[in-house]
Amino acid sequence: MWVPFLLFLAFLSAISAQEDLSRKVFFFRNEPSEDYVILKPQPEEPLQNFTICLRSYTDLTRPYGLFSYATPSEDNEILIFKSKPGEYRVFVGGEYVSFKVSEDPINWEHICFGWESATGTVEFWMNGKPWPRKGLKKGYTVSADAFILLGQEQDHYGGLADSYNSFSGELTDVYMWDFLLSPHKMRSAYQDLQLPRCTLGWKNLQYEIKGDVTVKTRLR
Ligand SMILES: *[C@@H]1O[C@H](CO)[C@@H](O)[C@H](O)[C@H]1NC(C)=O
Ligand SMILES: [Ca+2]
Repeated sequence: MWVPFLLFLAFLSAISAQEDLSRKVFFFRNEPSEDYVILKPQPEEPLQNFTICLRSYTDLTRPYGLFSYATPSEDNEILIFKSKPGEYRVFVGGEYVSFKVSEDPINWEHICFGWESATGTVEFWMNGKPWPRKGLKKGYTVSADAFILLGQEQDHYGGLADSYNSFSGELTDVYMWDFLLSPHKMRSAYQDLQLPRCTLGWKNLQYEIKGDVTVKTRLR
């Protein structure tokens, strides 16, 4: 009687959880993969500003989606996409700008993608350093009705795109704020220091794993 019940509880906590993932990673084992992690919290209101930060580790050279925020009317409402070695594409409301980065294949890459509607400004930070800012979607509002996932790109709300755009490797330190972080806090995110309160954060992450993704301790 008790054993099946406890097994059931263990199963539930394995696939749907809210926990402090400090010093942990999501390990995406398959390549290519149809696996992903759903992030539960949605913004309370439509967004005029946001910042998303995450850290990834992979030797993939094909394109892959890292963070996909789709709404019923726009699958690429927010998207962080590594289009090829040396290039990130970041999307707002279906349009994107690219950032060229130097390619050091066997290293963790920490990125922060910030956007401010009033001036249509995109900030892109990599490993604690700001890239030249670019313009995107001035005056646009990001819908709060979102399906958010890690490790894939969506081609419609809740629907996966090509598995050859999937992520394989390790992913950690995922955060989203409904404002543009100050330069000081962009650097704090890179250094994994004290960060402002957020709706979606690695130290209190509400998530659900779909498929073969495991939580593992980060190797140092
Ligand atoms: C978004 O940022 C702008 C400029 O910093 C600010 O004036 C505005 O109040 C912010 N909007 C929201 C909804 O927080
Ligand atoms: Ca898409």
